[in-house]
Amino acid sequence: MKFSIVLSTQPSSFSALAYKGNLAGNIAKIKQLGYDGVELTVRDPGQLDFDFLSSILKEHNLPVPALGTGQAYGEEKLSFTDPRNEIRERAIARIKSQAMLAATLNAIVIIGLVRGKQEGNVGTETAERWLIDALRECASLNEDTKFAIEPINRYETNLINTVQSGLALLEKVGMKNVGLLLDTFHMNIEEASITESIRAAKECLFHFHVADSNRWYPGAGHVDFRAVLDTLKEIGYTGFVSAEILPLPDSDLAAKHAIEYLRTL
Ligand code: LER
Ligand code: MN
Repeated sequence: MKFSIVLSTQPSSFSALAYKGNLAGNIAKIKQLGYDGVELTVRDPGQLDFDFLSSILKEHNLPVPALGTGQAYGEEKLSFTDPRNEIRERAIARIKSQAMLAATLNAIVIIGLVRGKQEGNVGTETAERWLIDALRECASLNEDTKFAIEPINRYETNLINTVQSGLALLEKVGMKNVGLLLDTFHMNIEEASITESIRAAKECLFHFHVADSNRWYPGAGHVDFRAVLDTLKEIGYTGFVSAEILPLPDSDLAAKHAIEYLRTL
């Protein structure tokens, strides 16, 4: 199994990030801890020093399995389902620029909170139509760039909380380069059975996040990670398993405990 951990390239208010900033220092640490890759969260590719980033990635020979994009929502409230047309268009433009960066890094584009929420007078059907149209528009750019929709728990959004609703959405989107990202933290809240839900997503599972039930490193809560990893192996998953965890008790210990524990399974 290939393991990665999330590093935020730009300041972020999102808490489940073991590492934020200091790209040179943190990428060196991630490599030294034995991770096989580094997942990056990027608020705006236009504000990223790509040459610097790519030289550090090359120096440590670390691939980037996926790009997190939710900070466009977290910091700027851009979303595919905002009632305002102008905001939806800015969200689509931002994700298109993430897709271009992803193509250069050979990474998957994560569609997490940038999908937004169903809010105000917007009905479910309209929100879903906007979401499907936005996904299609972004995914049409380049069929080799993959997009992964992440079912996210009900306390963060009311659109696509479960694997089943994610699968139903994929059917409506109908594009081979649009699949799912599953996250054990959200699944522990929303799914009747984490392992059955992983099996249900077998054909379209592009990426996988791990955090324990309390969003600490795997091993610090009550998720059965042996069963999770066994099920990923059983369905023939060949992607990365990426730690999206709170920096507790501190960044380095969280990252160290996560990889050490996952490697024992
Ligand atoms: C992002 O991958 C995630 O899991 C969400 O909780 C972001 O809020
Ligand atoms: Mn996640």
